[in-house]
Amino acid sequence: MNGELFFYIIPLFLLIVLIIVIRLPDNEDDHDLEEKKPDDKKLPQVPRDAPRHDTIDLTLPTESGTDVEVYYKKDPDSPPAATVAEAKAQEETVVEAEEPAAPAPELPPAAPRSFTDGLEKTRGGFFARLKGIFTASAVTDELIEEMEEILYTADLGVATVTHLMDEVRRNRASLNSGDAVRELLKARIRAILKSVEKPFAVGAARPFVILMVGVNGAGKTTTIGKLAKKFTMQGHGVVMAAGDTFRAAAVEQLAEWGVRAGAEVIRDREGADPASVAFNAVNTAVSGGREIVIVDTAGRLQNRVNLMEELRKVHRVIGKASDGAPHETLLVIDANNGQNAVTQAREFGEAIPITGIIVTKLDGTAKGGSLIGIARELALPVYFAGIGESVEDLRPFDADQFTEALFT
Ligand SMILES: Nc1nc2c(ncn2[C@@H]2O[C@H](COP(=O)(O)OP(=O)(O)OP(=O)(O)O)[C@@H](O)[C@H]2O)c(=O)[nH]1
Ligand SMILES: [Mg+2]
Repeated sequence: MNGELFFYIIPLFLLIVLIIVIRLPDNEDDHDLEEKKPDDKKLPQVPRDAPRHDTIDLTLPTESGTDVEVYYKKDPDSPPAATVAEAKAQEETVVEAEEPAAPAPELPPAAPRSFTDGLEKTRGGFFARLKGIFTASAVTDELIEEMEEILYTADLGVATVTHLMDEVRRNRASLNSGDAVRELLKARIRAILKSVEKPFAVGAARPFVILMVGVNGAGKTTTIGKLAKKFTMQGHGVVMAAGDTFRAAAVEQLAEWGVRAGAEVIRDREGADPASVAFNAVNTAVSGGREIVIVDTAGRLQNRVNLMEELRKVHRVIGKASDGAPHETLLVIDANNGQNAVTQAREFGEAIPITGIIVTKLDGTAKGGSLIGIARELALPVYFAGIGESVEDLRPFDADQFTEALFT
């Protein structure tokens, strides 16, 4: 055995060592070459801290979702392809490196705001006039009539004012001071608002799909951006569908929010079918395991009939992409619209089932009282109230805080 070791194994071992020593410089050269390859191609370098997001362009999708040609720059951390369309998409992945994402414009600084700050203009409007009533020492019939007049100018809507004045007249005997009138009015307004206060909850469905609708300029796109940011901060994966294909700028606006919120944005060319964009966004969320999809829509088309038809189709097609979706269809209302908001809500409600409301721009209007009319007449949950432009200014609607802010 020792003889074998001496004559065969040790010389063999020495021979192997010799071969390795001779080949070593070649290997190093190869290694150098490998390292040089990326430099030779002069690929643009993406900064390590650049915001991470996918930009997905979808071309000529159909309503059924077949024949979808997808070209995208894939996030390296994205999960593997789960569907044929995804696999095809990955084959067609654009190979050139992505330019560093342009930083999204800064948001206004998040000043600590409250409903009291946000409702300053409304308080300065009709509530300032009501203060004269509230400080009266005696309650006369003239005083009650004066109050009724003020309320009618306050964008609450005729039905809501009639309801409130009925309450005042019913309790007339016990109203012996302006302060008592104030307390009664405050209690009734609080009750109306309480009836529509409901915390927004992301349900168990995956993906949980939210469709946003509303007239142009109501604040849909910015509200979607703010919600997306809130959701990603809670750890949810979010996909946004740029369904307002009517204007190229609307798609860009949503894409900027995608960067800010760290959410994926599914987009298509201007004039493309919004239902297809929504369909593809839901599919992307399904295959990528994202929890939430938020679909933006146009607020204006050639006419209102077209808009409603389009929304019906988007709603229907989302349901085809995922059973039971959309799980929330939120109507975004600009508080400046006052009582028109009620008409808008009815029009949208006739086209698709609205499940909740978000009231925006309460900070910029003296018509904040319209929310009371909206609450009473529509009887739909009011999930959020916008009192400014920053993400924090989109507040879960709180009836107590809102009432206190009005009567401060
Ligand atoms: N002050 C204030 N501005 C707001 C609020 N919500 C939205 N905005 C502003 O309202 C403007 C219109 O908002 P968008 O989100 O573009 O409205 P949109 O409904 O998507 O409009 P279209 O795309 O034209 O249908 C933007 O300048 C927003 O910054 C809010 O709560 N307060
Ligand atoms: Mg928009």
